[in-house]
Amino acid sequence: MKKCKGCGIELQTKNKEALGYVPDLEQDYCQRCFRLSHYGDTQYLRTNYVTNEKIIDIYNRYPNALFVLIIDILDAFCLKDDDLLDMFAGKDLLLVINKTDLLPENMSERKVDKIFSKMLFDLNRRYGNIKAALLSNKYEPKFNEQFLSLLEDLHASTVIFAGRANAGKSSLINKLIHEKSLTTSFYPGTTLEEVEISYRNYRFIDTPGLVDVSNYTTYLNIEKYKLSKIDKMIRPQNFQLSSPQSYFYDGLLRVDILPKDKASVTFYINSQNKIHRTKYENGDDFYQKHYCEFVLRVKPLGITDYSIKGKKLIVIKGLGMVKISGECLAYIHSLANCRIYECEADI
Ligand SMILES: Nc1nc2c(ncn2[C@@H]2O[C@H](COP(=O)(O)OP(=O)(O)O)[C@@H](O)[C@H]2O)c(=O)[nH]1
Ligand SMILES: [Mg+2]
Repeated sequence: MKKCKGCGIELQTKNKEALGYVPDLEQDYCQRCFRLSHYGDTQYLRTNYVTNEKIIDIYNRYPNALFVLIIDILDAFCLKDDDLLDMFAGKDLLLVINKTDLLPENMSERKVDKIFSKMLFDLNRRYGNIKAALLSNKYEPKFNEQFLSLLEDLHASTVIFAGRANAGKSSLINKLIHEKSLTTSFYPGTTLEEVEISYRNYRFIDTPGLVDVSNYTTYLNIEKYKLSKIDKMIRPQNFQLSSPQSYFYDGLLRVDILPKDKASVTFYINSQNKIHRTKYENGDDFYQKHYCEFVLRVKPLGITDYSIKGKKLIVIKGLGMVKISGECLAYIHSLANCRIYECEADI
């Protein structure tokens, strides 16, 4: 039985439409991986192929492995309230917070280190001794050396790269082995089965990504996903206000702010999108005109209200973050399925 080197699916020559198709078994990559890597072809993408149960079965097959848990930095801000770490209880764990290059320019490395050191301190109280590293796509010449020496210190031999869909698991392995062996893509659901790679004395195991039911990206069609997925450095959009205002983000999010005196709001979203602002009293009309179609097709928006004095950072997983400062009431209208998180971090 031969498996695709890019996504792990069993190769087959019989059905062109089915996963794993290759014209002949000499090929190492299935048609889907080939088209995804070379043409960015999305027609084969199906995010519902691998269930979380199946992925947890894979994890459980390696009780003595080191688990490298890779987390997109934009999800990491709410890690304390996420159930992700519970899935790895009792396992040997190395946390890698990935994609730090997405954070705005004005967030210094020191500030980021401080935020996550504090978070790790709190997590360690709950989960025991978690080791962690911060990582970005920017080329760090010493990264491979440092990572491999960390694996050595941890006496690892089998290393499972685990975590949510699209966190950058396959990319990290490619980086470590200096080869574009595994298929990676902008879209979730690329890796379909476990893929084993021998490197030096290690057995690296890539895995499909866990589906996050509280993440916006789980519910968006490809068009909306393309527009809203944050894949480049965020350029914050900031607004000052002294009267009630409504802010709209492309049918995906509405934020109403009713300040007592003055307030400010900053959106950390995909910078291709511009926030639209209206007077609060016109907000409902705008909503009816521009949102109904989207909302009816996807899922209703639910409202969470906050009474703010000082500063609050709200994480809308998969979509971005909103920082609100001042004394005000705030109503966040977001997809009803997606939990939103309050975060203590001062960004
Ligand atoms: N900006 C940024 N993008 C990254 C980084 N690592 C991976 N990516 C991108 O994230 C997307 C998902 O990567 P992939 O390795 O397929 O994720 P996987 O589903 O966890 O295996 C791809 O578009 C990668 O190029 C990083 O450090 N920074
Ligand atoms: Mg992958």
